[in-house]
Parts: sequence; structure tokens; C-alpha cells
Amino acid sequence: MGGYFNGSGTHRLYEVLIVPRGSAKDDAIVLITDHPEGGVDQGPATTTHNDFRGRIVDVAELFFKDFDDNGSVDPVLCFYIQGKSYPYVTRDELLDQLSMMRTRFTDYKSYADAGLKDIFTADELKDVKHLQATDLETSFFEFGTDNRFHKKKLPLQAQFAPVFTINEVDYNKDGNKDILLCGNINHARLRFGKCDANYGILLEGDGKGNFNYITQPQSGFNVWGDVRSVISLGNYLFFGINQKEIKAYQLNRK
Ligand SMILES: [Ca+2]
Ligand SMILES: [Ca+2]
Repeated sequence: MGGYFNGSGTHRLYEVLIVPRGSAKDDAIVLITDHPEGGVDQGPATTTHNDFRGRIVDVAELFFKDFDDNGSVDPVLCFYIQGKSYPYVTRDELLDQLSMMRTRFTDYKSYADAGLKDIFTADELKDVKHLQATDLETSFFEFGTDNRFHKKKLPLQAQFAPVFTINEVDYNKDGNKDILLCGNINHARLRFGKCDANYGILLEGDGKGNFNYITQPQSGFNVWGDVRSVISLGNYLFFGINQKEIKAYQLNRK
């Protein structure tokens, strides 16, 4: 097998390893992300371009409140299209969630151009809670000498699918941290489709906060499915993938 990493689709492990960790000289490094599938997350998480990006002009917004007063919060995710904010949910989904909407939108046409203020009354929108997501890219934030984080773009391949795991590796043993991004979502709603173009994206760091994509043939990674955890044990990387066996990779000796 070619590539820096060899892996197995089963529990077998291939020989040839390395995967040194923690040996890098690095500045404080933080990757901040957030999950498109879960609406707007608070705190560190992951993000991606994916299909959401094409829908966003300015921001994605989440309005939430117990609109029908039944004890459960009703989230309404909205995207901007040509400058106007529209709910992400379809009419059917909205009616399933809020039965009071059945009389307001008796057909699809009436809902087609409806914005938030067309759906809810001013009284209902009073006290509504509001969150915004202005950037859905998986990005690198470098901690600068000014004690502030500065966003730096990652290669386009980092945006191919939602990222759920970030692991530091130093695959070429040059002392500079490299990062491995994994993720994917195969259970996205039909109108978004699958986001599964991440096969284990290895980005080589130059120690100065810049990262270059290492092609899949070069890296050897060919990880399919929804990766939700990657653990490094010694010279091995173990991949926890939804509804699949654990996959293991070893770093080839150079
Ligand atoms: Ca409710
Ligand atoms: Ca390195």
C-alpha cells in the first residue's frame, strides 16, 4: 500500500508505524468549529461548507421559543436567500411541530414566500431567543502574541464535509504539528443530501500556522462513513465510525 498511513477495514492492524504525538513545537493552537446538523452550537465544535453554504448569504439564524406553550422549545432555523431570511423548515415540518400553523398556511403557496414575521405574530415573536452563525467554515484559529485568536483559512479540502474530530499528528516527524480532520454526515435530510466527502483529511503544518492538504494517495487514508471519534494509542490511530467496525491505521516508517 502506498501512502504514509496504512489501515484496515476490520480489526486487523497492519505493520509499519509511527504516529508520534506531542513532540511538536507549537504555539497555542485551537480549532473552532460548529455542527451544521445540530443547528447552532455554543462553544468549540466543527463546521464546513457543505450544502448549507450555498444557502447562506449573510448569516444563519436560530429563533427559539415555546411558541405553542406545550412545554417544549420550538426551534426555527432560518437562512438568508437574496437578502431575506426564510425558515429552513418546510411547511409540512412546521405544521408537524406547531399544529396552530395549520390554519395559517392552508396550502404550500402561502408558505412559499413566508418569512419569520409572516409566520408568527408580533406578540409571538416577543421574547423569542435568537442566535446567529456567521461563518460555517472549518477554520484554524491561531493564538497570537496579542493574546487574541486569529482566524486562518484551511485548504478547501477541509470544507468538503462536516468535521467532527480533529487530531494532532506529526506524520513526517519534522516537529511541526499536522492535523487530521474526520467527520461526514450520512443521515442528513434528503434535501441536503449526504455530506460524505471526507476520507480522512491530513493537513501538513509548517509550524507557522499554515497547512497544506496531503492527497489521499499520499496520506494513505481511505476512511469511509461517519467518523465520530479518533483515538491515538501509541503508534496507532483508531477510528470510531457510526455503525461500522473500528478501523485502525498505522504510520509507515519512512
Ligand atoms: Ca412547543
Ligand atoms: Ca509534521
